[in-house]
Amino acid sequence: MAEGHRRLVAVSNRVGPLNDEGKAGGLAVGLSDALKRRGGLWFGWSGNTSSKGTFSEATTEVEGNVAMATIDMSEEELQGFYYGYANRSLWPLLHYRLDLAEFDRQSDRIYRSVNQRFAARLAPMLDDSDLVWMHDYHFFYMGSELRQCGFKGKIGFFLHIPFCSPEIFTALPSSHDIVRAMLAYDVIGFQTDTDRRNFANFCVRELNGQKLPGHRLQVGDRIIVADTFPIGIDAPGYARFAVSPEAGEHEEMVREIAGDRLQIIGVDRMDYSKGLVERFRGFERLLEEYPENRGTVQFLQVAPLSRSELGAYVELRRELEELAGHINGRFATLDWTPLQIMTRGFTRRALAGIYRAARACLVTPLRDGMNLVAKEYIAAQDSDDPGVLILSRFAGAKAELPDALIVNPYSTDDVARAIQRALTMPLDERRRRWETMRDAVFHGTAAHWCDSFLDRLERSGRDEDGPAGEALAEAHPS
Ligand code: ADQ
Repeated sequence: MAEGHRRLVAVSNRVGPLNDEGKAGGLAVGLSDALKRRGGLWFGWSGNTSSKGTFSEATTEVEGNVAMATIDMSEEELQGFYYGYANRSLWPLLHYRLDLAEFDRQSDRIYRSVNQRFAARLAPMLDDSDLVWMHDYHFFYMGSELRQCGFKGKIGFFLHIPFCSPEIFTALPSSHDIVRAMLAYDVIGFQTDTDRRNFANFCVRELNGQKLPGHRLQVGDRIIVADTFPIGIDAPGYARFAVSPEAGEHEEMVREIAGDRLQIIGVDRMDYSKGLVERFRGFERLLEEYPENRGTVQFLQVAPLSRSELGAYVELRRELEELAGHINGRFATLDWTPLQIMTRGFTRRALAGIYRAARACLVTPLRDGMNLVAKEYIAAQDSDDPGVLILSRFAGAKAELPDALIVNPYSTDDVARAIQRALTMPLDERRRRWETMRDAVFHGTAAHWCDSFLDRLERSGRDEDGPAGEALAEAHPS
């Protein structure tokens, strides 16, 4: 097949949507665009459980030159793989929350077997000329399982969430197994240089690997590429959403309700990595320390429920509702409620309108791979009167958006000071900061992310990389 026209095979836990009707996130936007351009297959979980689980018949939907193939999981697979190992062990650990991470042999076993089963189901659908691209922490072992099934083509992997420091990752009983399995990939992509370095340091310190020029790593006789590919949004598309009639209605509604008050917005899945408790405390500190804001600002936190089967998430919801009640009880007046929390979802157009009505957006995760809300907020702003982005130093997006007001989300005082600064920032400074951030968001789009990853994957194993998967120690002396 001609270069640049290999079939793309994408693998992610959830598949689709292929056509963005205003609901898709960065991953879906970037991938569906690339799949449609090259033709391809998107493979993953159907979202359903059945007694046959990963042995169930695959469901395939074809639209033009793209097929979407999905299989079920059994209830036991879903519990052990998704709720267990992926979200009770890996998610907290990779977000530096060793205190919340639980490790048990049973879910470790099921996680490996689901990876093996997904690989066994995908293998017969592949041709060695395909470019296979796996996504995220659900599929660390799947590349090596595909190799076991005999697949010889190129396989890339992208981690959407952080890769924690080796000191923390080694607490995972299977940390060595996971990283050794990841060496089956030809290219591993990370959101930031920090994540890439953490992974490389693990390979060096724990597996006696070595760093080679060109963001390559050698472990034993295996050489792979580990590089940084920050994910983006469809910025021009998002900017258009923000001026659509639906966005306009929502912007108008928020402005009408706010009246003369300045609106602050936060939009996050209800997840402990997003720093919501710390953010609420920062808002409370603002009202304590800068009393001129009492009655003149209001904060809307949109926080759709996520993984609500897990204890840590139930506890977080309880804590947030209690804290919101405490803050409102302490400061509210008959005609003013300082903080509102909503768990409902919005269409992306509606959300873009809400962003546009907000003078400041709080994106203060304790750890985040990238954080697309930060980029969406920037893309949605009105160039004549842009709002201010307050961004955690621990969000991947900070590397590309240093002109946001950067805060330490753990410091209540720092967050309060940044909100005060955002609320009082003169228009010319708001514009200046926003313009450089807009340029970054329009440059690092979802399409750019996808193309640069796939371009690196196509080039892997050639030139300086040497043939993939073969003994290369002699060709690349340290
Ligand atoms: P998430 O942790 O889900 O993604 P994020 O990047 O912020 O975090 O994406 C959330 C998406 O959901 C945004 O597009 C946002 O607009 C949307 N959303 C949130 N609340 C909504 C609501 N109420 N209604 C409608 N839409 C809503 C993971 C990683 C991130 C990484 C992404 C992509 O944790 O760090 O940026 O993958 O790689």
